[in-house]
Amino acid sequence: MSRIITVGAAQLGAIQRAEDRLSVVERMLALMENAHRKGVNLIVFPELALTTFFPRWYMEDQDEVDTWFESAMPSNETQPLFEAAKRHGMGFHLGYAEKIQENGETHRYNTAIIVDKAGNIVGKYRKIHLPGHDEFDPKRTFQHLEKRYFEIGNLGFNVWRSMGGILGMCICNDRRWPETFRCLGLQGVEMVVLGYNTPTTNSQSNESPHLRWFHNLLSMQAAAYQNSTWVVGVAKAGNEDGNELMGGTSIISPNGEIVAQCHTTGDELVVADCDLDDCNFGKQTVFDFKRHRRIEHYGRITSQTGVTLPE
Ligand code: ING
Repeated sequence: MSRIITVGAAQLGAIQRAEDRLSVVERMLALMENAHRKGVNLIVFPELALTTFFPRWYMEDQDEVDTWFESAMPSNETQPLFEAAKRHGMGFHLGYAEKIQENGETHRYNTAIIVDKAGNIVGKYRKIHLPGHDEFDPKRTFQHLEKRYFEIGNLGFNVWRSMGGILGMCICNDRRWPETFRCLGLQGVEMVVLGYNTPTTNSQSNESPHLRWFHNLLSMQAAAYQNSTWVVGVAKAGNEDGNELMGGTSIISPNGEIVAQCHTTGDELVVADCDLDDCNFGKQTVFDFKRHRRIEHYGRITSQTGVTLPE
């Protein structure tokens, strides 16, 4: 028997600083229409999909910072996405900047949600591995201020039973940390959906763009293989106000193979039939965690944050 989810990886091209959410949502609705014509059951949008990648800009005025955040989800601007989900019978993943009141305090997270075919939010994740820095760094060719604008996610790494399988989420830099996917793998995850905004160049070195492209795919393909899960990684790509973001949006099988990949840096949809039963063999053999893992030797992974060098 097979449990197929027809997945649409919906890459977004550049969103300029001056572009408003309504025009971005229009672009996303067009991708959903295209996906519907192709029989897509789940469409995956990028990280921070509604706006330009604003952590590249140094801001001191909190009111200005807050213009990049959503105070409600759905909001007036994003409600059409939820309606399209119901109209098309299509679930979606959306990354956005979340501003929320909790226990009488305001909190701000880099967040992603999974919405089902009925338009209900079934899962939420808040980014745990925040890259970059929290103060203006004149040594960098451009800023990456996620540690300034977001709090560390407080929901942990979770999975949800939806669309006939076990789905998980992470966000961008999380994909570079194997702990992310092992925490999901230990919950039986069969498909991890994630968005990313990855500059094509390194603000601190002359690292080549082809190496950045390699690291993006290496991280996701290794994660898929080592946890026998599908991984869907979706870029916000293109040139945003002079800043290049890489594409490379990919749908990756539990064997670590790329089964579909975008080839532009614009708005582009790639589709694949993802059989969740393709996860079974790896989970029952080479990555049968119960049979093969030796947690009595892994203590450092959770007891130690940084490196302890030998004498
Ligand atoms: N972006 C980048 C990412 O992890 C980065 C930041 C790039 C970190 C390359 C390290 C190396 O893809 C986000 N938004 O996390």
